[in-house]
Amino acid sequence: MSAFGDRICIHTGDITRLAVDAIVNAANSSLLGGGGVDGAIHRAAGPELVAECRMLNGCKTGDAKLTKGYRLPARYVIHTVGPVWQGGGKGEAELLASCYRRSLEIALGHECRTVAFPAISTGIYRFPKDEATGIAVGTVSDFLRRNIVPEMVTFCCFDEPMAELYRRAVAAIGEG
Ligand code: AR6
Repeated sequence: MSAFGDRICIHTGDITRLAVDAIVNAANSSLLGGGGVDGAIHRAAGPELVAECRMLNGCKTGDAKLTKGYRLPARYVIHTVGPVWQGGGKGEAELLASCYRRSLEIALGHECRTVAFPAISTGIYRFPKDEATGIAVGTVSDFLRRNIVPEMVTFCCFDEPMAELYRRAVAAIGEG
């Protein structure tokens, strides 16, 4: 296991239940809510969340913006906008990596010691899960290697097959 391996954890369950400093939301560019994990986060946080989001003027694909967590156990929500999968030739991989990097930069800027990510773009936005988990683990481990904050990053998976993909991606990094 590499030096930062003990700073990555894989969890199966609902991200809205995690008592971390920041959870990341797989949002859309309006930041005004939607389905999937975005809908779950807005439901759990309460209406104050969309009220704060309305003041942010949306968010570009690959970028991220921070709000408070309101009724969530997490102190903050970092909203990022993943790419819609269009076959792989439209910069999707780089945009997805940028989502993880920008979210971690914002977490660092707000001294978030613990951060949890969902598998951005792998649901409604149809990014292939195998490639997406490789990008997620590669980008996060690269950031952890260069920064001491966050101390711990959780990949929160909705189901066990996704957790297995993350385990494999983490193992592959450890071997590299
Ligand atoms: N906790 C953890 N993971 C979850 C949860 C949850 N409560 N709910 C779903 N997932 P998706 P996207 C997983 O579709 O592909 C929204 O409408 C899910 O199994 O939520 O980035 C936004 O407003 C999948 O692996 O996000 C955008 O319009 C992962 O979260 C659009 O969907 C991401 O699936 C974004 O699509």
